Formats: sequence, C-alpha cells, structure tokens
Amino acid sequence: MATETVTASTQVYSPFKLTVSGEDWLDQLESQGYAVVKGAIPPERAQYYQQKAIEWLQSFDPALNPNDPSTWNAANLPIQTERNTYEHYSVVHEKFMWEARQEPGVLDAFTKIWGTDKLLVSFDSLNVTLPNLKPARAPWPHIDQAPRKRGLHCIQGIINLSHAGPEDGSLVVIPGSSKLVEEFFDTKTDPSTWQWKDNVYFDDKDMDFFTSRGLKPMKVLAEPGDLIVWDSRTIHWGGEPTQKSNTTRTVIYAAYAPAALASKESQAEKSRVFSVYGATTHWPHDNIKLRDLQASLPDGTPDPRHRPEPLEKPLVNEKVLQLAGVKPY
Ligand SMILES: *[C@@H]1O[C@H](CO)[C@@H](O)[C@H](O)[C@H]1NC(C)=O
Ligand SMILES: *[C@@H]1O[C@H](CO)[C@@H](O)[C@H](O)[C@H]1NC(C)=O
Ligand SMILES: CC(=O)N[C@H]1CO[C@H](CO)[C@@H](O)[C@@H]1O
Repeated sequence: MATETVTASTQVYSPFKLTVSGEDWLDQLESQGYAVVKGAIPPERAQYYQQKAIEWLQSFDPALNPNDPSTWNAANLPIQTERNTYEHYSVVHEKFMWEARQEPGVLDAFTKIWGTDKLLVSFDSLNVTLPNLKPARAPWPHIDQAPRKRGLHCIQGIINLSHAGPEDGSLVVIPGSSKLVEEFFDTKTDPSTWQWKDNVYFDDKDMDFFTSRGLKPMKVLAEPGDLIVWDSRTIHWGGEPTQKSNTTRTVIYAAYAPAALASKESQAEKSRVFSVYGATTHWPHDNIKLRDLQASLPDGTPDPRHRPEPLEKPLVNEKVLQLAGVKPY
C-alpha cells in the first residue's frame, strides 16, 4: 500500500530481552549479537551428522568422494540455492536433520536464551559446500529481521559439523551491529520503504554507517560440534573459503523460538509445511512461508530427481511434533 503511513504503531516491539546470566556466551550474544556455544554436540555426533550429509549427497552421485576432489562433479550434485544451501528433495526433514535439531545441547542453549523449553524450530536448510567448486563471491551483508520489527525477535543458529578455521568457509558477522541497525533505519532510510519482509540487504554505502562507528567484520571460527547463535539483527553473511581451504563446510541451520510467540495462523501453516516435508525461512515462529518443494534445473524445467519425501524418514516422536508446531505444548 503506497499510501500507508509508517508510524510507531506499524512497528512491532518485542517484549523479550536476553537475560544476562553470567554465562559468557549469553552475555556475548547480548552485547555483540552473536556467540559460539562450545561443544553443544559431542564430536562423534557432529561427525555422524556430517557423514549423513555426505551420504545424502552420495545418494545423488555415488561417485562423490569427499576426500578426492577429482570426484566432485558439480553437475551431478542436487540443485542448490544461489547461496549453496540444500532445501529441496525433502532434505530439511531427513532423519539426521531432525536428530540434529533434537540434540540436547542445542535445545539447552536455546532454552537458556528464551527462558523456556517450549520451543518451535525452523525448517531450515543444509549447507554442504565442497571447497573451491566455484569462484568466491563477494560478501552479502544482510539481517533477517524486518525494519519494522524492533527489539529481539529471533535468534538464528548454525550447528557446525566441520572445521571452521581462518581459511575455511564460515559465518561472518559484524559484532555489535545488532545494537545499531534500528538507529540506521531511523536515521538513514525512508520509513515508507520499510517492508514486513524479514530480510534486508546492505550496500557499500549503508555499510559505511557501521564502519564509521568502528564496527568490522569477523569470521566466526568454530570447533567440532559447536553451535553458533546470532541475533537476526546482527549483520552477517556466509563467508567464503579461501583457495587454501580443503574443508567440506557442513552446517545445519536451526533457529528456535518460544511456541507462545507464534500466531494461530503461523502455527497452522507450519503444521501444513511439516506435512508436505517442506522448508520455510530461518524463522521458527513467524514468517512461515513454504519454499518451493520442487527443484528446478538450470534451464527452468523441473528436476526429475524430485523427492516428495525424505530418503530416511524422521522418527516422529512427541518432541518432533511439538518442535514442528503440530502438537501444542
Ligand atoms: C587438508 O589440508 C591439511 C593441511 O594442509 C592436510 O593435513 C589434510 O590432509 C588435508 N585434508 C584433505 C581432505 O585433503
Ligand atoms: C554456505 O557455505 C558456503 C561456504 O562457507 C558459503 O559461501 C555460503 O554463503 C553459505 N550459505 C549461506 C546461506 O550462508
Ligand atoms: C574446528 C573443528 O575441528 N571442527 C570440527 C567440526 O566438526 C567436524 C566433524 O565432527 C570435525 O571433524 C571438525 O574437527
């Protein structure tokens, strides 16, 4: 609506604040907008999930050997999004994806963040990036929260399953930016351009605002089984590996939020998406939109390798139904 006037009443303020508790990572999440929860998953579990992710890729191309770059035939891999993630072929609901989402250390971290264990989880994607398959792309700084949503609405998560050293692909964040984006929108942008869409990109000129405040990008280094968490208002992007990296970056995106924050409509839509093994956005409780179920080949035709259900169906226990929003707490 072009004539809509944006006022404070067309912004949604979150009642939530992080409880600063003396836990270092939680304090850092509050002050810097991101944190690493060390050893959220035991290393052998992380290794199991990475193995399952590779096996899933091998189900499309049995010749793929993660230790032999000459077998990495990009043309045989399933269709990825523009940002290297897998979200088609029901992968989001593979058994191993649901097992990872139920890891006690991951649930525990988000329970501490929100102060409740009655959580919903996002139906988000898998990133398996083989090194040096494509030329590096430029940074794509963005946040995943609409300018009209004020305060803490969403905490995103990455379950790290692969080594993330200085040369490897990893999440890049602008520490401290979560505290400045609202001022940026209020002073540098026109409210009539604000959307409800939970995704805002920043160009070089926008980034000058943050640089002039002394903020700088930082690649988040992570150890086996670490969980990386960040505020959706923290500027971030998926960092590229350098030419020296030989790591197959493997991460699962998983965000959790209190079930009580979801509207009836969001909950119903989430339940429907679950029933068709669909993927949604990074958000667990709001902004629930079914992404395309069917992958398209580069020429635009439907991928005949389409899978209407996971290769290995998840074990649907009560916890899964609750996290999926199918069964109320
Ligand atoms: C990756 O590089 C390290 C250090 O150069 C080397 O020790 C390791 O064997 C390599 N791994 C693979 C899978 O090539
Ligand atoms: C997936 O990982 C690769 C390698 O680090 C990175 O280039 C890409 O941006 C990541 N995708 C997302 C959505 O972060
Ligand atoms: C930094 C680091 O060592 N990361 C680990 C991430 O997870 C994989 C799979 O378990 C490990 O092999 C890596 O060592």
